[in-house]
Amino acid sequence: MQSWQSHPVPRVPGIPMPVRLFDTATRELRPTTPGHTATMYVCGITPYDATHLGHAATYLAFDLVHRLWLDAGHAVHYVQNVTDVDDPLLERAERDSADWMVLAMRETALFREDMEALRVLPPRDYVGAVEAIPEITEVVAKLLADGVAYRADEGFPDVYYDHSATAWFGSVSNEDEPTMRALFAERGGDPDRPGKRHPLDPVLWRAARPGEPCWDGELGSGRPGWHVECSVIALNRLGMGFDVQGGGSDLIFPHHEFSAAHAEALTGQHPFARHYVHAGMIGLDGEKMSKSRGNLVFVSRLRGDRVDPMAIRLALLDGHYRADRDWTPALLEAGAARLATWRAATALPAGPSAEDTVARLRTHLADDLDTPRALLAVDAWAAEAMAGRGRDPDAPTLIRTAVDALLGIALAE
Ligand code: 5CA
Ligand code: ZN
Repeated sequence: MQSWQSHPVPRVPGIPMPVRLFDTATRELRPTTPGHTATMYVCGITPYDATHLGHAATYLAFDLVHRLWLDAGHAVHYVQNVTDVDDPLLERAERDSADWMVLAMRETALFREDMEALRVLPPRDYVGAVEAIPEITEVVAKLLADGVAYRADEGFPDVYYDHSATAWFGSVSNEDEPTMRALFAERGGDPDRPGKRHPLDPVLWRAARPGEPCWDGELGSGRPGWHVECSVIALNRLGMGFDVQGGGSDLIFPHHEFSAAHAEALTGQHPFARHYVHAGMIGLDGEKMSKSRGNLVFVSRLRGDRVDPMAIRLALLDGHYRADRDWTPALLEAGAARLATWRAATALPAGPSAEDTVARLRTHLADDLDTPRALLAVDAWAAEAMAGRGRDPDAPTLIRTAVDALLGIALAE
């Protein structure tokens, strides 16, 4: 699929820092250890509605990882999917008497625009589930041949994955079985489907149902399951043991557990990813922002109201990426005020020396993306500059460059 346009990322003088991130699987804050090319897979949208601020916050967090790796001199191979065929998309299309494919194309196009406006660096590979069907078919056929997948023996001949196929199952989420069962039922699983060997087994290939889109091939007419989609798209582009698998915390179980399990069963290797990194949930009035709840604030709506995307970016970065937090109008006002101050301060002919501020910015971001402290470091410099302290004529440009490259905020208007 077509990705979106990149904004150039300037080089920042000074010494970059290796980034440490909290890994859900080992529950440790550990440095990422990429080779020359850092590799990251972040779960993309299911395009049945516009990008809301929860999605935006999640993609911003991983954009910072991307930027910190670039700063450290790595090339970055970033892959993202689009779940452009799945139950929620088909249900929404049905509800609205819309064509599911047109709906997916429209919402994906809007997502690209939103990402570009927010200055999120694009993935190198942006891959739809539909275009990956030949790859997915091949993998599911191999899992069947290896005996770790089976056909349901009641009802439609859907293909299921045997969750107990590897000893590593459970190592991403660390959840116990009752919790897994509850989350599986809540998040798209079908524990009570007759004909499965175990309630936790997830679907790999859903046989064609009347009125549903389907593709023919060696598995018989049908469409792919959700977890295997991400498993295959990541594996075929990044290989096993890539640096970061990312997404919101609502994906830890079952999605990331099974994406990893499928790839590990297929290859006999562990781990699928070296870090599993999860962003907290953005809510509105104490409830998770979600398409199914309908309590959404859309990025495109704010843009339509002429809100500066840089103010949205600053508002979302004001909270720590791992914290569940609420979106409020006050947050946006604070983001806009901060943006105005930073712009005014960096438009001055001189300011206090900025090397220390840039070093602090790097240190805080490298410390599990501590954006609240990173923003405070820039605030402190801006306050001094606005008070007329400091005579360094290079400082405003240095701050502007660092804020652009590391935080993705454009200060030049
Ligand atoms: N297509 C799948 C992933 S393969 C999916 O979860 N799509 S989504 O459109 O529902 O979500 C896209 C991304 O936004 C996921 O990483 C999800 O974890 C994240 N996300 C969804 N809701 C929120 C929220 N309220 N706050 C933060 N992140 C969220
Ligand atoms: Zn995914």
